[in-house]
Amino acid sequence: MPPMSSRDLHFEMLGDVALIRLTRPSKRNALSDALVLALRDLFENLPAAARAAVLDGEGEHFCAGLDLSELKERDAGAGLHHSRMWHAALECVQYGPVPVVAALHGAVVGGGLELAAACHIRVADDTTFYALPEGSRGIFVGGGGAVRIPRLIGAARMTDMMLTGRVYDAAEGERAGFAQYLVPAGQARGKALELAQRIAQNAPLTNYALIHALPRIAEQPADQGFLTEALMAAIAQSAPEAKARVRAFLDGKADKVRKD
Ligand code: 1HE
Repeated sequence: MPPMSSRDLHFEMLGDVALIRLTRPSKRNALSDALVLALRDLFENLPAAARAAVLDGEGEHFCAGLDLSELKERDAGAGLHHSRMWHAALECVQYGPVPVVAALHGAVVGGGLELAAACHIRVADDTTFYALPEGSRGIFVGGGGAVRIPRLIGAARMTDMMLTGRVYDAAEGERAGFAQYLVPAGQARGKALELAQRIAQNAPLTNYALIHALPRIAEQPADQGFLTEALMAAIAQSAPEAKARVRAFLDGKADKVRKD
């Protein structure tokens, strides 16, 4: 079934790039359970024509995190399943069919930061700020942040953010490792789209290797990682598309690497 736009989530295709937008600006794109499940369903059902995706948020902020109005008294079992529901949904983002570029602005906080961390590239504009208010709300991250965020910025920085409520602005966030690109206010979506269009031109197996193999290789002991890398490299280079691309370079018909 093709993905549908819902009230809080807009979907459209722009060529071979899927554009996905959180559209709940009156609640600062807070992630209700329904919205988390809609994200899961959307990433599970992206059209085969999609080769890359851009995720952003409508209004002044990317995402205010968990919808706190739904945070009711849960017993331990229900809390466990709620967190696992987030994990399953964000796994569909991280380990879905295509690379996802997040376009960030305004608040990228709590579960919103966990969502951004599940994407493959983050582009932030000057208005972006990052925080983990869970610490001051008496809760803990539950959307995969404890795994993904230390891999972006290190456990020491995440510990500081949660213990002290520290907020990183856009420039500090880029230096710390939250975002790979920093652009002027209002330009994150355009830059993310430009990157996604570039990514969409890659050989699909290369993109697959980068989404599905690289993060697993990075977690493997070196000895196993080298073997997985060799297997992935052998599969990628055996694709007819890879051979055609290498041939085009050798024939002088493909771009050189330029430092521009
Ligand atoms: C919300 C939420 C929300 C706004 N859940 N309703 N996340 C947080 O602790 C962040 C909480 N939010 C904020 O700190 C601020 O709202 C913002 C910095 C994001 C934006 O500020 P501002 O001044 O633009 O908006 P606002 O006036 O605070 O909020 C506008 C409305 O959105 C208001 O509702 P209204 O009915 O009074 O208009 C807010 O209540 C509502 N709103 N954020 C519900 N988060 C998997 S575990 C993840 C755990 C977490 O993510 S915990 C961190 C939660």
